[in-house]
Amino acid sequence: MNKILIANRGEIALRVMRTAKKMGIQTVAVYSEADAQMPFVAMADESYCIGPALSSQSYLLADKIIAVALQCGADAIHPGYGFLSENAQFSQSCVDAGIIFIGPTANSIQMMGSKIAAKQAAKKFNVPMVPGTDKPILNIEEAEEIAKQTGFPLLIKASAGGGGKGMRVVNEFAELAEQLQMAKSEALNSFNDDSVFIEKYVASPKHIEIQLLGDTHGNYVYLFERECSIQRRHQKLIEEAPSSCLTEDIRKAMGESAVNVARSCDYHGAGTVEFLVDEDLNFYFLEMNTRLQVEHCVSEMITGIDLVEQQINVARGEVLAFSQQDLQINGHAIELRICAEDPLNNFMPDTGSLDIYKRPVGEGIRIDDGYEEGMSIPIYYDPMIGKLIAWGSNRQEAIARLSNAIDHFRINGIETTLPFGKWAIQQEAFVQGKFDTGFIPKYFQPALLEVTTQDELEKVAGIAVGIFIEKTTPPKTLMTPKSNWKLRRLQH
Ligand code: MV4
Repeated sequence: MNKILIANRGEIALRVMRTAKKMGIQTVAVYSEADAQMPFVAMADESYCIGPALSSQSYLLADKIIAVALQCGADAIHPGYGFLSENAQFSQSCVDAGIIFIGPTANSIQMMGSKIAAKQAAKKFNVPMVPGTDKPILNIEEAEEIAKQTGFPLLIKASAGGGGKGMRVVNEFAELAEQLQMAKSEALNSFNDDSVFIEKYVASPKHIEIQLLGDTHGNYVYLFERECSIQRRHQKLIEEAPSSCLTEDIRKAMGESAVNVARSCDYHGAGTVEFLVDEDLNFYFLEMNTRLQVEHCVSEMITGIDLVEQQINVARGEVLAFSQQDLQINGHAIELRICAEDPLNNFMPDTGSLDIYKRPVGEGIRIDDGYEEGMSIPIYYDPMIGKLIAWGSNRQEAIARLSNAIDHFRINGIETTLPFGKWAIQQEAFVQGKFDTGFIPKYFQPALLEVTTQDELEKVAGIAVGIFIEKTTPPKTLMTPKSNWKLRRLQH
């Protein structure tokens, strides 16, 4: 493999290129008109503009991207995450064009893309599942029959869904028929597939996922877990590895179950199996993500394995160079997603430019980001600017290092999730590791951030300076250029 085309943008495109360069592989970027000035375009050995800003006219154009790969002599395509990464047709089209898709086969993607097919496959390997069905619910009579077994509340889930899309809670028998109708029509609208299934509702679960690797020779390893319970509307904000709640026995059982899910679809490459974990540490298979994930870095930091390097090795047909016994957890890593979103305003995407963008440096600190100072965040794509990851020899040290790094990250011109992260990791529940997917709704209120954000502190300090000047200076000297500048800063 001599040349890889990266069919993605931003931080993950840079992340993939970093490893490719380390391995002596040439890199090709494809980019939209909105991204011409992005660092990933500059970093690639070759770059090609593939269309306008809208993803549907650029990053999602499978045929165009394959045509570029063929034209420039790339022998492989790395899809990153999002965009075409879990598109079975794209995986197949690459193979058909004689290009290596750095990821699983179309068949694996398709199987795991259907939650019903995934559950049926996993069941053959005795993977623990939430009580419910693994067959599509065809009518209300079937739904009622299942509801008698699961009890209430229950969940109706779209087979083609995932990440919380097309999910409806049913609290009592009387709501069942109506919710079934709603779930089916929602699923049809969103996914063009109205298949739904039913599960018992697990209250206050933790979301824990297992990172795994498989080669094309049937060898598998798991790279332990990531705790991803700190989410908002199915958007993860903080991820860590390992989880502070698992025992060695449960960790091993979850790892082996995850490998079995991968076996059930002949998976190869890097993949993630998501589980719900209840208060008694029972774990249940939710779904498999057939791509490299945003939060893969925390697994890299505790295992010392470069997951992109492994993806490339597997795609070249190599045998995994290590086995389960060779892997162990070293220390603790926590990642905060830095998104151009305003935590004080319902995490609405914030527009503007990175007037100041100064990264912290420090022992155990890794930053995977996609922008530079002065750039603006385009509205067309995911608002994630990058990720701040802290490693420590234990959880306490990782938290302290992350906290310190947040304090030294200077971003002006745009609101970000940094102050949210600072708040979250200071919470007693977080420090104790006693939290679940209800963490944000349970504890977070925007008012809790208001005086702790850097911007707010600057405003408060500015007001204090203003009052001081007003009280100590005669009125005629108030509008000197210097104080005028301060006033303008205050208004800003
Ligand atoms: C559940 C559940 C409770 N019980 N399934 C949400 C995303 C999708 N992958 C599955 N999800 C859930 N499935 C049963 N049977 C609760 C959730 C859930 C959730 C899961 C993981 C992380 C955050 C969540 C937030 C709300 C609900």
